[in-house]
Formats: sequence, C-alpha cells, structure tokens
Amino acid sequence: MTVAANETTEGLSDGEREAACAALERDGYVVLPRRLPEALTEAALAAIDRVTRQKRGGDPAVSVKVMNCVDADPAFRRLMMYAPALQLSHDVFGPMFHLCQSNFVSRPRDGRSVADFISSSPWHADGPRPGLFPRVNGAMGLHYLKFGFFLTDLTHGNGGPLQVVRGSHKRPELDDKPHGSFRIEDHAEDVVTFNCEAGTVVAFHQAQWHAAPPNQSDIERKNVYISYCPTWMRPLDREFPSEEALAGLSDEERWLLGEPRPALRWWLPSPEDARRMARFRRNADAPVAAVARYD
Ligand SMILES: O=C(O)CCC(=O)C(=O)O
Repeated sequence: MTVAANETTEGLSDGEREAACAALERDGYVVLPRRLPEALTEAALAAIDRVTRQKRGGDPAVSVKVMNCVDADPAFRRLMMYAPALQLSHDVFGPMFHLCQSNFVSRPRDGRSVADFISSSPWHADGPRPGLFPRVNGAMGLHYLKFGFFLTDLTHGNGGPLQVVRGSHKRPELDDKPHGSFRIEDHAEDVVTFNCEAGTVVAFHQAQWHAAPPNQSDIERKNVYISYCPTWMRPLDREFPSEEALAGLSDEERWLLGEPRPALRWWLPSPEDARRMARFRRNADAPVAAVARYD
C-alpha cells in the first residue's frame, strides 16, 4: 500500500511551534497542543494488535515491544509522517533530519516487575549514552527529538504512564549517579506523569530522564515512540534501506527512511534535498534558502 505523503493532519501554527520549542528548551518536553486524528490512532492500534497477536503466540498477558516498527506496518509510517512532529523536528534541526528510531509497546498488566523496557522502564536518559558522547559547554546537545504517541487511555492513573523529570535534559544522566544509588524521590517536585487521554502526543529531548512503571490496570497500554535526528547521524534501530525497499513511497518518506545517495549528501544537501521537507518549515510559502552546490 502506498501512503500519500500529504495525508491531512492539521499542522501547528507558528505560535504553537514557538511555544512548543520554548517548552522543549526549558523543560525538555512538551505535550503537543492537539491529539492525534482518530483515523491515525485507529490505524496504529489495528497494526499494533495485528503484530502483537503474531508475536505473543496466544498468551494475552505478555508485553510485546517491536523495534523499527515503521517496517512492520504502513500505519507506523503514517505516524512517522505526522505533520506536527515533522514541523517541530524541522524547527530544531532544519531540513536535514530523518528517522532515528521507531518502536511500539503493547503492555497489559503482565505481572512482571522487571524494568526491561518491555514490561516497564527504569529511570534513564536515552542514547547516545550521555557518558560516552561529548558534551558541549557541559551540556548534552539535542541529538534526537522523540515523540511518544499514547494510543490508549491512561487517565485512570494506573496504566504505567511515561514519566519525565522536568529540566533534566540539561544535566548528566541521573546526575552521574550509578543506577543503584539514584533516588527519584530526590526529584519528586520535578517529576511529571503523563496520565493522559488516548491520542496524546508528548515530545521530549533524548537526554531527558524518563521512566514508565508497570501497567497495573485492566486497560492494555499501547503506544508508539518515533524519533528524528540529523541526517549525519545513523538511525538507532535500522539499517538504511535499499532502493527496492523504498519502491512506491513518497519523496518525503524516502528521505526520512534514508534513501541511498552519495556519501557527501548526508552532510551537504543538494538544492533538491534542501527542499525535500520544505513544507514543514515555518512560513512555508517563502522561497527555500539557497544552499551551496558541491556537484
Ligand atoms: O516504557 C516507556 O514508555 C518508556 C520507554 C523508554 O524509556 C524508552 O523508550 O527509552
């Protein structure tokens, strides 16, 4: 199935983008001002249920996580194309960004207490692991911007919601403490818990400390994480596709998935490349700024 690149999802206004970017900079996260369109939510839920059924082999109490889910069902590519996420990625990275990572989790009350990122997730900051990558002026730069799409109701408060520590993206992971001696209680007043409605989208900085406790409710928690990074970074959970694997996809999808190209163009865009994601920039009717040609 070929997915139209221009599926209608209402984009954010310039004012909403400005406010979202300010929140990201200040707090390290932002809840997007509108929920996912129902059609996108329904399609993603159907895809999660289909793939999960195959993986779990009949036991409904097993949590399932699928990495690189954009290759598992076209519904996840539709989420990858969600206009507000692409607008904010364009705001923070400019036109040279692509898909970094995608996964979904379907998490019932599975009775497991192991924080293995499937049944639940411990407090951590995402990769690149902050200890191993350079800091700029003491801070971890924005390497990727991550979007959590929460597709089932979490307002009941017992569903194992995403939690973050406000402002923690400006500090080393868990204040450089070993996991054993880190105490989230010391940060209680900055912990934000997303007991949110189905369709809520939360964007956060990859250095933000975050976690999710086990689902203790009868409502299975189903969500998708999709993140974007500059084109000079490799994706986290996929190899770049062959030309054949991209057959039938739109120009924008091909760009985000990492279409084959000469090495230099991962760094220096051709004028065509610089225009590829242009509809997601602010003031999208203005001419695209000229870029240096190298060929
Ligand atoms: O389980 C969750 O929702 C959190 C996932 C997480 O920590 C991660 O993807 O890095």
